[in-house]
Amino acid sequence: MNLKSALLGVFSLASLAATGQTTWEIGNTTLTEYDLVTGMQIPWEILWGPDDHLWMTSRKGEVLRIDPATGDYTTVLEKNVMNGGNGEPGMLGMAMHPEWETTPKVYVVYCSGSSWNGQEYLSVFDWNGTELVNEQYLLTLDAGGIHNGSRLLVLPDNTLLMTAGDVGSSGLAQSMNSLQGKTLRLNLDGSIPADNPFPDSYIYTLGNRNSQGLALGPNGIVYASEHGQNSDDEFNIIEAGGNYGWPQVEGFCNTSAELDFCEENNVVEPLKAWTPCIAVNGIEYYNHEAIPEWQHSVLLSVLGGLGGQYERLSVLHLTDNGFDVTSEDQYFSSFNQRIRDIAVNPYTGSVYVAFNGPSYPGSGPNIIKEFRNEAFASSVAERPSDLKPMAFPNPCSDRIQFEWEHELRDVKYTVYAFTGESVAQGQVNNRQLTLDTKGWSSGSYFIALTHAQGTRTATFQVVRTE
Ligand SMILES: [Ca+2]
Ligand SMILES: [Ca+2]
Ligand SMILES: [Ca+2]
Repeated sequence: MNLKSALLGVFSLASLAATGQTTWEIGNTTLTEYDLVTGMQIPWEILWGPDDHLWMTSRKGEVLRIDPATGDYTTVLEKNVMNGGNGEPGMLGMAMHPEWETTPKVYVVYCSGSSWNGQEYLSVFDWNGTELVNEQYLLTLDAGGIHNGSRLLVLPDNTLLMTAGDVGSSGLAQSMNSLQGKTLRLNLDGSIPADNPFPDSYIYTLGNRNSQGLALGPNGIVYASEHGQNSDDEFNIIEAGGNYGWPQVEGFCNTSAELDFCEENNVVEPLKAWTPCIAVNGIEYYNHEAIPEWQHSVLLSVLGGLGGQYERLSVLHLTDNGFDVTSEDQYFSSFNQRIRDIAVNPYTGSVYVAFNGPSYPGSGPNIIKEFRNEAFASSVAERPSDLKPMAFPNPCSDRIQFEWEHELRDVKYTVYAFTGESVAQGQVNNRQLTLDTKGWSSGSYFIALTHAQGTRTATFQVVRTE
């Protein structure tokens, strides 16, 4: 794959709305900027959890669980990390078990030990509703002062990808005897998947320098971002068994030495490369209707390099099949802040952006901002839990009224008697619903509310007084 893509500079200017909030024009869409979380330590991973909260790792050794409506958070895990998390190593990637309702487990990668030597652990914890407990070590690697990866991503087949950096020893990336400089694939219990490309090995790809971005795209495509040394930061598609070239090949196969190596080793070339390096980081596939201008693109966090001159959020627009990048738009460079990671609210389409301060390796001030299309967000429930109505009077006799905090859109409802019989159904498109219950016999009922992201129920009583 030697694919060229156009680089488009898009200049978006911030302005101040009447509310005092800064707004950003993205084509025809206006995003309002909010400071969601401040005062925490270096955010490294942010993700939208299956419990409809925003979760964050801090490189300093903490996991935070954040209420996306208020920014309030609790610390749910604390670990001692290498060098106190002041350098590149520390607490890094995180992922949730895909069957959260029955198996609320959280996967976390962190480095511990002395400042230049230590271990990198992939651990899984149980979520007990308050904190992460019962640590189980799934994998232990060497940790280094630099290049420890590590992002995690659960694939649709319920296996887990983990990026492992070369810990500054570039020769390890091509060695099949080392897990460094690789993408690794595990079963969710930590065992080696039977269909991994190399028998009895965690190794899924090799020749990776330090990949710190992983995202699932359309049709199961897995994208990765990877730091280059001085040239050639890369944006790749992960292929089972692929050799990504490092350290013999940087970026595309385009020098005579590289061409020979690429030929012999069937090297997978990036979709896009950046020279000089811009320090590419967390990525997320975006396809939400809230920001039509960003649909079918990969959002790429850019730290900005050692000199800190390229910080931005890049939007990599994709071809229809997702196998190539057509153009890059750039936003938010005017903050002059390293952008470490992003997450997306699946309901409102809001984009959360984690900033790490202006200088390498990220020392603050730290902030998570939310960029929200108010025109879209105000019309949908922020979280499925918002579907849960207030019901009154309860018990009721002649009529029951349901009320929601937010206006609902395209939400279907069915009312069931506890015998299982459905007694009413329809659609809610606002904040209230009143049902006539005169013909219903005394007993317990529940209303089930369903929209694209899930179902919530609420129970109520009908009492016939006559
Ligand atoms: Ca993320
Ligand atoms: Ca490469
Ligand atoms: Ca090259």
